[in-house]
Amino acid sequence: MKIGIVCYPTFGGSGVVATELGIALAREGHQVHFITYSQPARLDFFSENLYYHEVAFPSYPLFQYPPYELALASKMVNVVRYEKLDILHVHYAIPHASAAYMAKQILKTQGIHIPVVTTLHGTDITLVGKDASYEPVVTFSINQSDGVTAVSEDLRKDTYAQFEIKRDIDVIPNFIDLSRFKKQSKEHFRRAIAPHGEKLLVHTSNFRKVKRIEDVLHVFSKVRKEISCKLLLVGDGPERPRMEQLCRQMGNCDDVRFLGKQDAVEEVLSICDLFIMPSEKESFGLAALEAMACEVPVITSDAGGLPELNVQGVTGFMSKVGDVDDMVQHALYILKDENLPVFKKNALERAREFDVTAIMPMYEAVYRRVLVKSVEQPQLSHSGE
Ligand code: GMT
Repeated sequence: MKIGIVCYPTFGGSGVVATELGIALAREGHQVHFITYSQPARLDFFSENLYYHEVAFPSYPLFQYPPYELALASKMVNVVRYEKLDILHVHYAIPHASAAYMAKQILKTQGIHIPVVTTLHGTDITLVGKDASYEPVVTFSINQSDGVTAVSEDLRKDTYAQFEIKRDIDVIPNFIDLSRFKKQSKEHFRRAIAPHGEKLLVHTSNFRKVKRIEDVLHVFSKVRKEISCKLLLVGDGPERPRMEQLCRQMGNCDDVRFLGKQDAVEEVLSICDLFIMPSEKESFGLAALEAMACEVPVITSDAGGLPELNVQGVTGFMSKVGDVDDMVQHALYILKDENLPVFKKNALERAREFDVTAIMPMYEAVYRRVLVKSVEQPQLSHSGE
Protein backbone atom coordinates (compact mmCIF):
# COMPACT_ATOMS: atom_id res chain seq x y z
CA MET A 1 0.00 0.00 0.00
CA LYS A 2 0.99 3.64 -0.44
CA ILE A 3 0.23 5.31 2.87
CA GLY A 4 0.35 9.01 3.77
CA ILE A 5 1.03 9.70 7.46
CA VAL A 6 0.26 13.10 8.94
CA CYS A 7 1.47 13.86 12.47
CA TYR A 8 3.22 16.33 14.77
CA PRO A 9 6.92 15.80 14.11
CA THR A 10 7.91 16.46 17.72
CA PHE A 11 8.99 14.38 20.72
CA GLY A 12 5.31 14.02 21.83
CA GLY A 13 3.75 10.56 22.02
CA SER A 14 1.49 10.90 18.98
CA GLY A 15 4.41 11.90 16.75
CA VAL A 16 6.51 9.02 18.09
CA VAL A 17 3.74 6.48 17.50
CA ALA A 18 3.10 7.83 13.98
CA THR A 19 6.78 7.77 13.08
CA GLU A 20 7.45 4.31 14.52
CA LEU A 21 4.33 3.00 12.77
CA GLY A 22 5.52 4.45 9.45
CA ILE A 23 8.96 2.91 9.92
CA ALA A 24 7.44 -0.50 10.72
CA LEU A 25 5.08 -0.30 7.73
CA ALA A 26 7.99 0.61 5.45
CA ARG A 27 9.94 -2.36 6.80
CA GLU A 28 6.95 -4.52 5.87
CA GLY A 29 7.20 -3.30 2.25
CA HIS A 30 4.61 -0.51 2.24
CA GLN A 31 5.53 2.87 0.76
CA VAL A 32 5.11 5.48 3.49
CA HIS A 33 4.90 9.24 2.90
CA PHE A 34 5.20 11.50 5.96
CA ILE A 35 3.50 14.88 5.57
CA THR A 36 4.54 17.24 8.39
CA TYR A 37 5.98 20.71 8.98
CA SER A 38 9.43 19.38 9.84
CA GLN A 39 11.34 16.09 9.77
CA PRO A 40 9.90 13.78 12.48
CA ALA A 41 12.35 13.39 15.37
CA ARG A 42 12.86 9.64 14.91
CA LEU A 43 13.01 9.71 11.08
CA ASP A 44 16.73 10.34 10.91
CA PHE A 45 17.88 7.63 8.47
CA PHE A 46 17.41 6.61 4.83
CA SER A 47 15.01 3.88 3.74
CA GLU A 48 13.88 3.29 0.17
CA ASN A 49 10.23 3.01 1.28
CA LEU A 50 10.15 6.19 3.38
CA TYR A 51 9.40 9.65 1.99
CA TYR A 52 9.12 13.00 3.70
CA HIS A 53 7.07 15.95 2.39
CA GLU A 54 7.51 19.21 4.26
CA VAL A 55 4.48 21.45 4.71
CA ALA A 56 5.61 25.02 4.07
CA PHE A 57 3.29 27.81 5.18
CA PRO A 58 4.48 31.16 3.86
CA SER A 59 3.91 34.11 6.12
CA TYR A 60 2.13 37.32 5.12
CA PRO A 61 1.80 40.52 7.20
CA LEU A 62 -2.00 40.14 7.22
CA PHE A 63 -1.81 36.78 8.99
CA GLN A 64 -1.54 37.09 12.74
CA TYR A 65 -1.86 33.29 12.72
CA PRO A 66 -0.48 31.56 9.59
CA PRO A 67 -3.21 29.28 8.13
CA TYR A 68 -1.28 26.03 8.66
CA GLU A 69 -4.32 23.83 8.15
CA LEU A 70 -4.80 25.16 4.61
CA ALA A 71 -1.17 24.58 3.71
CA LEU A 72 -1.40 21.07 5.17
CA ALA A 73 -4.60 20.26 3.23
CA SER A 74 -3.02 21.56 0.01
CA LYS A 75 0.08 19.45 0.61
CA MET A 76 -2.09 16.38 1.25
CA VAL A 77 -3.94 17.00 -2.03
CA ASN A 78 -0.69 17.18 -3.98
CA VAL A 79 0.98 14.20 -2.30
CA VAL A 80 -2.12 11.99 -2.71
CA ARG A 81 -2.48 13.04 -6.32
CA TYR A 82 1.12 12.87 -7.50
CA GLU A 83 2.36 9.99 -5.33
CA LYS A 84 -0.88 8.08 -5.98
CA LEU A 85 -1.51 7.30 -2.33
CA ASP A 86 -4.07 4.65 -1.36
CA ILE A 87 -4.83 5.95 2.11
CA LEU A 88 -4.22 8.91 4.44
CA HIS A 89 -3.61 8.16 8.12
CA VAL A 90 -3.75 11.22 10.36
CA HIS A 91 -2.51 11.17 13.95
CA TYR A 92 -4.02 13.58 16.51
CA ALA A 93 -7.40 14.96 15.46
CA ILE A 94 -6.55 18.66 15.67
CA PRO A 95 -6.16 19.97 13.01
CA HIS A 96 -5.15 16.89 11.04
CA ALA A 97 -8.57 15.23 10.74
CA SER A 98 -10.31 18.35 9.47
CA ALA A 99 -7.43 19.16 7.09
CA ALA A 100 -7.72 15.59 5.75
CA TYR A 101 -11.47 16.06 5.28
CA MET A 102 -10.82 19.20 3.25
CA ALA A 103 -8.15 17.45 1.15
CA LYS A 104 -10.53 14.54 0.57
CA GLN A 105 -13.28 16.85 -0.70
CA ILE A 106 -10.89 18.68 -3.03
CA LEU A 107 -9.59 15.39 -4.42
CA LYS A 108 -13.16 14.21 -4.94
CA THR A 109 -13.71 17.10 -7.37
CA GLN A 110 -10.67 15.77 -9.26
CA GLY A 111 -12.15 12.27 -9.45
CA ILE A 112 -9.82 10.86 -6.78
CA HIS A 113 -11.15 8.97 -3.77
CA ILE A 114 -8.85 8.87 -0.73
CA PRO A 115 -9.97 7.08 2.45
CA VAL A 116 -8.93 8.76 5.71
CA VAL A 117 -8.05 6.99 8.96
CA THR A 118 -7.86 9.15 12.10
CA THR A 119 -6.03 8.01 15.22
CA LEU A 120 -7.03 9.73 18.46
CA HIS A 121 -4.12 10.01 20.87
CA GLY A 122 -5.44 11.64 24.03
CA THR A 123 -5.30 15.35 24.59
CA ASP A 124 -6.95 15.88 21.19
CA ILE A 125 -10.03 14.46 22.96
CA THR A 126 -9.54 14.83 26.71
CA LEU A 127 -8.13 18.37 26.89
CA VAL A 128 -8.07 20.39 23.68
CA GLY A 129 -10.73 18.70 21.55
CA LYS A 130 -13.61 19.06 23.95
CA ASP A 131 -13.01 22.79 24.36
CA ALA A 132 -15.96 24.63 22.81
CA SER A 133 -13.52 26.44 20.48
CA TYR A 134 -12.79 23.19 18.65
CA GLU A 135 -15.54 20.70 19.53
CA PRO A 136 -17.84 21.08 16.47
CA VAL A 137 -14.93 20.61 14.04
CA VAL A 138 -13.49 17.67 16.00
CA THR A 139 -16.90 15.92 16.15
CA PHE A 140 -17.50 16.50 12.45
CA SER A 141 -14.09 15.35 11.27
CA ILE A 142 -14.13 12.20 13.42
CA ASN A 143 -17.55 11.31 12.03
CA GLN A 144 -16.34 11.94 8.49
CA SER A 145 -13.24 9.74 8.79
CA ASP A 146 -13.45 6.36 7.06
CA GLY A 147 -11.73 4.66 9.98
CA VAL A 148 -11.13 5.87 13.54
CA THR A 149 -8.78 4.34 16.09
CA ALA A 150 -8.06 5.21 19.72
CA VAL A 151 -4.97 4.20 21.67
CA SER A 152 -6.88 2.73 24.64
CA GLU A 153 -10.30 1.47 25.63
CA ASP A 154 -10.52 4.37 28.07
CA LEU A 155 -9.92 6.93 25.30
CA ARG A 156 -12.54 5.21 23.14
CA LYS A 157 -15.08 5.47 25.97
CA ASP A 158 -14.13 9.10 26.64
CA THR A 159 -14.58 9.96 22.96
CA TYR A 160 -18.10 8.54 22.94
CA ALA A 161 -18.86 10.31 26.22
CA GLN A 162 -17.53 13.74 25.19
CA PHE A 163 -18.59 13.91 21.52
CA GLU A 164 -21.55 12.82 19.44
CA ILE A 165 -19.79 10.10 17.53
CA LYS A 166 -21.80 7.95 15.19
CA ARG A 167 -19.17 5.52 14.03
CA ASP A 168 -17.13 2.61 15.32
CA ILE A 169 -13.80 3.27 16.95
CA ASP A 170 -11.15 0.54 16.94
CA VAL A 171 -8.82 0.35 19.92
CA ILE A 172 -5.19 -0.12 18.88
CA PRO A 173 -2.79 0.32 21.80
CA ASN A 174 0.57 2.02 21.64
CA PHE A 175 3.44 -0.28 20.78
CA ILE A 176 7.19 -0.56 21.15
CA ASP A 177 10.12 -1.63 19.00
CA LEU A 178 11.80 -4.09 21.36
CA SER A 179 14.89 -4.29 19.18
CA ARG A 180 15.57 -0.65 20.08
CA PHE A 181 13.98 -0.35 23.52
CA LYS A 182 15.87 -2.89 25.58
CA LYS A 183 18.13 -2.75 28.58
CA GLN A 184 21.63 -1.90 27.44
CA SER A 185 24.84 -2.21 29.33
CA LYS A 186 25.61 1.37 30.32
CA GLU A 187 27.34 0.77 33.67
CA HIS A 188 29.90 3.55 33.10
CA PHE A 189 27.01 6.00 32.71
CA ARG A 190 25.36 4.69 35.87
CA ARG A 191 28.61 4.95 37.84
CA ALA A 192 29.03 8.57 36.68
CA ILE A 193 25.52 9.54 37.84
CA ALA A 194 25.22 7.32 40.91
CA PRO A 195 28.80 6.68 42.08
CA HIS A 196 27.76 5.38 45.50
CA GLY A 197 25.23 2.81 44.26
CA GLU A 198 22.28 5.18 44.67
CA LYS A 199 18.94 4.00 43.23
CA LEU A 200 17.91 5.90 40.10
CA LEU A 201 14.40 7.26 39.65
CA VAL A 202 13.36 8.66 36.28
CA HIS A 203 10.58 10.64 34.60
CA THR A 204 10.32 11.42 30.89
CA SER A 205 7.72 13.72 29.36
CA ASN A 206 7.07 16.90 27.42
CA PHE A 207 6.88 18.84 30.70
CA ARG A 208 3.31 19.94 30.35
CA LYS A 209 1.05 20.68 33.34
CA VAL A 210 -1.01 17.54 32.72
CA LYS A 211 2.08 15.45 33.65
CA ARG A 212 2.10 16.75 37.28
CA ILE A 213 5.89 16.81 37.48
CA GLU A 214 5.69 18.48 40.89
CA ASP A 215 4.38 15.12 42.17
CA VAL A 216 7.51 13.46 40.78
CA LEU A 217 9.65 15.90 42.78
CA HIS A 218 7.60 15.39 45.95
CA VAL A 219 7.75 11.59 45.63
CA PHE A 220 11.49 11.77 45.07
CA SER A 221 12.02 14.09 48.00
CA LYS A 222 10.21 11.69 50.38
CA VAL A 223 11.86 8.54 49.00
CA ARG A 224 15.25 10.25 49.32
CA LYS A 225 14.67 10.66 53.07
CA GLU A 226 14.50 6.84 53.34
CA ILE A 227 17.04 5.58 50.82
CA SER A 228 19.93 6.96 48.89
CA CYS A 229 18.72 7.88 45.38
CA LYS A 230 18.89 10.31 42.48
CA LEU A 231 16.30 11.59 40.03
CA LEU A 232 16.70 11.96 36.27
CA LEU A 233 14.22 14.20 34.44
CA VAL A 234 14.22 13.73 30.69
CA GLY A 235 12.44 16.08 28.30
CA ASP A 236 11.61 19.73 28.11
CA GLY A 237 8.54 21.95 27.94
CA PRO A 238 6.59 24.76 29.58
CA GLU A 239 6.78 23.37 33.13
CA ARG A 240 10.55 23.05 33.26
CA PRO A 241 11.40 26.50 34.72
CA ARG A 242 8.78 26.04 37.47
CA MET A 243 10.13 22.56 38.26
CA GLU A 244 13.72 23.85 38.43
CA GLN A 245 12.57 26.50 40.88
CA LEU A 246 10.66 23.95 42.97
CA CYS A 247 13.69 21.72 43.07
CA ARG A 248 15.81 24.66 44.35
CA GLN A 249 13.17 25.45 47.00
CA MET A 250 13.20 21.83 48.12
CA GLY A 251 16.98 21.97 48.38
CA ASN A 252 17.64 18.71 46.53
CA CYS A 253 18.94 20.02 43.21
CA ASP A 254 22.26 18.22 43.68
CA ASP A 255 20.44 14.92 43.38
CA VAL A 256 18.15 15.91 40.51
CA ARG A 257 19.45 16.02 36.96
CA PHE A 258 17.44 17.81 34.25
CA LEU A 259 18.73 16.07 31.12
CA GLY A 260 16.56 17.90 28.53
CA LYS A 261 15.42 16.19 25.34
CA GLN A 262 17.31 12.99 24.62
CA ASP A 263 17.36 11.15 21.29
CA ALA A 264 18.56 7.92 22.89
CA VAL A 265 16.13 7.83 25.83
CA GLU A 266 16.52 4.02 25.98
CA GLU A 267 20.15 4.52 27.11
CA VAL A 268 19.01 6.64 30.05
CA LEU A 269 16.22 4.21 30.93
CA SER A 270 18.72 1.33 30.85
CA ILE A 271 20.40 2.56 34.02
CA CYS A 272 17.22 3.35 35.97
CA ASP A 273 15.36 1.47 38.71
CA LEU A 274 11.97 3.17 38.82
CA PHE A 275 9.89 5.26 36.42
CA ILE A 276 7.34 7.78 37.76
CA MET A 277 4.30 8.98 35.78
CA PRO A 278 1.78 10.75 38.05
CA SER A 279 -0.22 12.29 35.15
CA GLU A 280 -3.57 14.00 35.57
CA LYS A 281 -4.63 12.47 32.25
CA GLU A 282 -2.86 9.84 30.17
CA SER A 283 -4.65 8.07 27.35
CA PHE A 284 -2.08 5.26 27.18
CA GLY A 285 1.32 6.24 28.62
CA LEU A 286 3.82 5.43 25.91
CA ALA A 287 6.71 6.75 28.01
CA ALA A 288 5.87 4.19 30.72
CA LEU A 289 5.86 1.40 28.12
CA GLU A 290 9.29 2.54 26.91
CA ALA A 291 10.56 2.32 30.48
CA MET A 292 9.06 -1.13 31.00
CA ALA A 293 10.71 -2.40 27.81
CA CYS A 294 14.03 -1.33 29.35
CA GLU A 295 13.17 -3.37 32.48
CA VAL A 296 12.13 -0.41 34.59
CA PRO A 297 9.06 -0.89 36.86
CA VAL A 298 6.58 1.97 36.95
CA ILE A 299 4.74 4.03 39.55
CA THR A 300 1.82 5.74 37.82
CA SER A 301 -1.46 7.42 38.55
CA ASP A 302 -4.60 5.47 37.63
CA ALA A 303 -5.63 8.07 35.06
CA GLY A 304 -7.08 7.26 31.64
CA GLY A 305 -5.63 4.20 29.93
CA LEU A 306 -2.81 3.58 32.45
CA PRO A 307 -4.67 0.62 34.05
CA GLU A 308 -4.60 -1.02 30.61
CA LEU A 309 -0.80 -0.98 30.71
CA ASN A 310 0.41 -1.01 34.30
CA VAL A 311 -0.59 -4.18 36.17
CA GLN A 312 -1.14 -3.36 39.83
CA GLY A 313 1.46 -5.04 42.06
CA VAL A 314 3.07 -6.79 39.07
CA THR A 315 4.72 -4.26 36.74
CA GLY A 316 4.56 -1.55 39.39
CA PHE A 317 1.72 0.22 41.16
CA MET A 318 -1.01 2.76 40.46
CA SER A 319 -2.25 5.42 42.86
CA LYS A 320 -5.02 8.00 42.71
CA VAL A 321 -3.97 11.20 40.92
CA GLY A 322 -2.11 13.39 43.42
CA ASP A 323 -1.72 10.72 46.13
CA VAL A 324 1.98 11.33 46.64
CA ASP A 325 2.21 9.39 49.93
CA ASP A 326 0.76 6.26 48.33
CA MET A 327 3.28 6.59 45.49
CA VAL A 328 6.11 6.92 48.02
CA GLN A 329 5.04 3.70 49.84
CA HIS A 330 4.91 1.85 46.52
CA ALA A 331 8.26 3.22 45.42
CA LEU A 332 9.95 2.13 48.65
CA TYR A 333 8.42 -1.33 48.31
CA ILE A 334 9.59 -1.80 44.71
CA LEU A 335 13.08 -0.49 45.45
CA LYS A 336 13.75 -3.11 48.15
CA ASP A 337 16.61 -5.30 46.96
CA GLU A 338 14.52 -8.47 47.23
CA ASN A 339 11.62 -6.98 45.18
CA LEU A 340 13.32 -4.97 42.46
CA PRO A 341 14.48 -7.88 40.22
CA VAL A 342 10.96 -9.38 40.19
CA PHE A 343 9.33 -6.09 39.20
CA LYS A 344 11.98 -5.51 36.52
CA LYS A 345 11.33 -8.92 34.98
CA ASN A 346 7.54 -8.42 35.10
CA ALA A 347 7.84 -5.00 33.47
CA LEU A 348 9.73 -6.47 30.53
CA GLU A 349 7.30 -9.37 30.17
CA ARG A 350 4.34 -7.00 30.03
CA ALA A 351 6.11 -4.71 27.51
CA ARG A 352 6.58 -7.70 25.20
CA GLU A 353 2.79 -7.86 24.77
CA PHE A 354 3.00 -4.48 23.02
CA ASP A 355 5.70 -5.41 20.51
CA VAL A 356 5.33 -3.49 17.25
CA THR A 357 5.21 -6.74 15.29
CA ALA A 358 1.99 -7.67 17.13
CA ILE A 359 0.31 -4.25 16.97
CA MET A 360 1.21 -2.98 13.46
CA PRO A 361 -0.97 -5.64 11.71
CA MET A 362 -3.96 -4.16 13.56
CA TYR A 363 -3.44 -0.90 11.67
CA GLU A 364 -2.94 -2.79 8.39
CA ALA A 365 -6.28 -4.54 9.04
CA VAL A 366 -8.02 -1.16 9.49
CA TYR A 367 -6.44 0.10 6.23
CA ARG A 368 -7.61 -3.00 4.36
CA ARG A 369 -11.10 -2.68 5.79
CA VAL A 370 -11.56 0.96 4.75
CA LEU A 371 -10.06 0.26 1.32
CA VAL A 372 -12.43 -2.65 0.72
CA LYS A 373 -15.37 -0.55 1.95
CA SER A 374 -14.38 2.25 -0.44
CA VAL A 375 -14.42 -0.18 -3.39
CA GLU A 376 -17.65 -1.88 -2.32
CA GLN A 377 -19.61 1.25 -1.42
CA PRO A 378 -17.95 4.14 -3.23
CA GLN A 379 -20.99 6.41 -2.99
CA LEU A 380 -21.23 5.77 0.79
CA SER A 381 -17.65 6.60 1.60
CA HIS A 382 -17.65 9.53 -0.86
CA SER A 383 -20.54 11.11 0.99
CA GLY A 384 -18.76 10.21 4.23
CA GLU A 385 -21.85 8.73 5.89
O1 GMT B 1 1.78 12.97 26.43
C1 GMT B 1 1.57 13.95 25.74
O2 GMT B 1 1.16 15.01 26.18
C2 GMT B 1 1.81 13.86 24.28
C3 GMT B 1 0.64 13.28 23.61
C4 GMT B 1 0.72 13.47 22.15
O3 GMT B 1 -0.33 13.52 21.58
O4 GMT B 1 1.76 13.62 21.55
O5 GMT B 1 0.60 11.91 24.04
C5 GMT B 1 -0.62 11.25 23.96
O6 GMT B 1 -0.42 10.24 22.98
C6 GMT B 1 0.46 9.19 23.34
C7 GMT B 1 0.61 8.27 22.14
O7 GMT B 1 -0.59 7.72 21.74
C8 GMT B 1 -0.07 8.46 24.58
O8 GMT B 1 0.79 7.41 24.94
C9 GMT B 1 -0.15 9.48 25.73
O9 GMT B 1 -0.71 8.83 26.84
C10 GMT B 1 -1.03 10.65 25.32
N1 GMT B 1 -0.94 11.70 26.36
C11 GMT B 1 -2.00 12.07 27.09
O10 GMT B 1 -3.10 11.54 27.01
C12 GMT B 1 -1.74 13.15 28.08
